Amino acid sequence: MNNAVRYLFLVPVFFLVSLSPAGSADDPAQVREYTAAIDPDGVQRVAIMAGEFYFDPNHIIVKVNVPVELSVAKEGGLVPHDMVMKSPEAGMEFDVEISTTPKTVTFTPTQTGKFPLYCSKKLLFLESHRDKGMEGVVEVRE
Ligand SMILES: [Cu+2]
Repeated sequence: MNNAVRYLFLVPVFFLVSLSPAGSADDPAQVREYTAAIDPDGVQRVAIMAGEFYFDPNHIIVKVNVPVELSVAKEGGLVPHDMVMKSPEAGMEFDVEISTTPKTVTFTPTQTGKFPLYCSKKLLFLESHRDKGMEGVVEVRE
């Protein structure tokens, strides 16, 4: 391959790299907002992907007093994750282990406000997954 041909191959690669969004999927600081729609059967369904170390979406907006079904899975890897909410006062309390097969949790939020959702895993002396960015918020609206 001569140099001119080689250059032609590099141009598309350069464009792809420069066009990719500034915040990639593994940037935990990025806010990934999702507003749940109410399905015809009256359930608000949200699919969540868990990765190192984030939830996508990590800002989930739902309606109060309408059932919610969260489906959570991870893409793979050996790092264990879970998804925890401890807001019983608002009807949201669960702790599920996450695997590559989606798992669902159902609840009905009974209070408006913002409630934390996070991964509670932590390895020995290392930072917790939550501290690394594996957390989000469920925002319950009127
Ligand atoms: Cu985790």
